[in-house]
Amino acid sequence: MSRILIIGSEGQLGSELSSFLSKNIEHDKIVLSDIRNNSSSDLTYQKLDALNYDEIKKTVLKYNISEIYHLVAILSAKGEQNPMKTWDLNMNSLFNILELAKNKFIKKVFWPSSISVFGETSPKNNTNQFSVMEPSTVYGISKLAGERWCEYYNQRYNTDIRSIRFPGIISSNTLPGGGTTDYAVEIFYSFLNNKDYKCFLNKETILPMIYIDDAINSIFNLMKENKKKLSIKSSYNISGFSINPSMIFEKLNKINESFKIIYEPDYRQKIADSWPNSINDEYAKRDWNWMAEFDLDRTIDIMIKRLKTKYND
Ligand code: AKB
Repeated sequence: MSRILIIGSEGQLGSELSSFLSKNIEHDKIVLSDIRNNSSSDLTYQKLDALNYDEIKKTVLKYNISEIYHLVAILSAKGEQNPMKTWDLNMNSLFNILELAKNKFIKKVFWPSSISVFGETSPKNNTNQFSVMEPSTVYGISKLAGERWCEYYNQRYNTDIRSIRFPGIISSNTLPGGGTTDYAVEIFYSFLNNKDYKCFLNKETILPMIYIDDAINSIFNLMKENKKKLSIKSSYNISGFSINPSMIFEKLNKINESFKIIYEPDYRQKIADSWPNSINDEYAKRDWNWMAEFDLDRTIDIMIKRLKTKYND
């Protein structure tokens, strides 16, 4: 029996992906791994250092892994505090997986890229798959370089590495750590705890976002598509909805008038200003029928519902 391995299973994307997969495939076909000692899930868990090729290879052989979801990365804001560590982790952990695929230990890989591959010189609106890409953060540079390497391995070694450029992901399972789009998750925690929210971006900053269920569906649908249909060998643009902080605030304020937001932009403002407002996802739509289901209103409803359940559990 072949299995799938999630590397980075305890993070924002990993925890939601593992819970989704556990509802859709047999539990003994899933192996989780992260740098932490334990998992919050009951699925098979293996502590793993994504920078250690031999350790990953041993895990792949032990569990007969055929598919890896490699979700480990230091995000945009945190990455600026330690550029060399960010480059090392983001790139060398990816190379470990690419090499395992090249050497035929695994058949298929999913690796997330990000809208951070775009920069100030990219078009702001409806940013195209093949726009100018001059990222200004070390995270964005590592994602762009990673995309080029994914395409290189796919073309040169006929590997099957698949990838999506994610917008900011709004989710309720775990808090994201160290991203520029994190405000769109943090604000819900303040709202439900009856605390004012101190926002690190200004009220007009428009950024592309996606609700986690759409993000997980995008991964699932891309991974099950016939390889021949995938014309993009690097990473697919996808789009959810575009919002600024005041748009979320106004909707939350309508639910509870005493909720307040204080704008105190910091170094993350410059990063956000360098990213697109909205994304053109025609290739994902055409190649694997991508379509987002959640807009801001649905996202707000479900975030409040899920966080309330989480707090009451
Ligand atoms: C970040 O803000 O760094 C991430 C991303 C857009 O990739 N959420």
